[in-house]
Amino acid sequence: MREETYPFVVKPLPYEYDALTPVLDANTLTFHHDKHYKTYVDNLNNTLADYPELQKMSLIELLTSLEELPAAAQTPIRNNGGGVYNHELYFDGMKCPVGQEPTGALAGAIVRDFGSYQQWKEKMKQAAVSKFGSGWAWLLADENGILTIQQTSNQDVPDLEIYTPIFLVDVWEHAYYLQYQNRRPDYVDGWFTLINWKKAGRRYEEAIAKKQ
Ligand code: MN3
Repeated sequence: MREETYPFVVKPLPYEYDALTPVLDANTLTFHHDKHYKTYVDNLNNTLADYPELQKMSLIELLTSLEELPAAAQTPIRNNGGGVYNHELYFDGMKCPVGQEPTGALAGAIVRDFGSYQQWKEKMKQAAVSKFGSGWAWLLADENGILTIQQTSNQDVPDLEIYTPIFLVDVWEHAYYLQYQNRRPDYVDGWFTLINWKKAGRRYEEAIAKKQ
C-alpha cells in the first residue's frame, strides 16, 4: 500500500464516539477528533498547498526531514504534521475500556525493560502526569526492540528514524479538560484501561521485524 500524501484526509475514529465511555465521554472525543485533530489536518494541507515540491512526501518523510524543508514551512509542518501524526496514533491506539492486557513479545519486553508491568505503569503515569504544559508521553521501541518512555512537547514527535511508537497519551488539556478539568492524573489512570494491547503488540512485532 502506498503511503498517504497531500492532501491529507481526516481519518474517522476506529470506534463510535461513545465507545470509550466512561473514561472519555462522547463530547470530549467529538471535540478532540472533529475539531482539534481536523484543524491540524486542515492546517497541514493549507501549508503544503504553497509547496508543490513537498506534496509527494509522506507524513513521516516530512517529519523526519524538517531541517531540509523550506525555512518558512518548517514550523507549520512540525506543528501541524506532528499534530496529525500524533492524533492518528493516539485515537488508533485506544479501544473500549474492557479487559485486555499486554501479551506476547511486548509483555515480555515490558518485564525485561521495566522490571514488571506495574513498574512500567508507574513510570508511564509519571511521564504523562509530569509533562509540563502541553505534550505527549510515549512508549517507544528502539532499533533493537528495547522499550523506552519519552515525553515530547507541543506536537513534536520522537526521533522516528530510531524509534517505532507503540502508543502515546495526549496530555494537552484539550484531551481531558471538558470531562476531568484539572485532574490530569485521573484521566491518565483511565487511559491505561483504554490501551489497545492487541494493536500495540502488533506494532512491537513490526518494530522487532524491522531490524532483521
Ligand atoms: Mn490532542
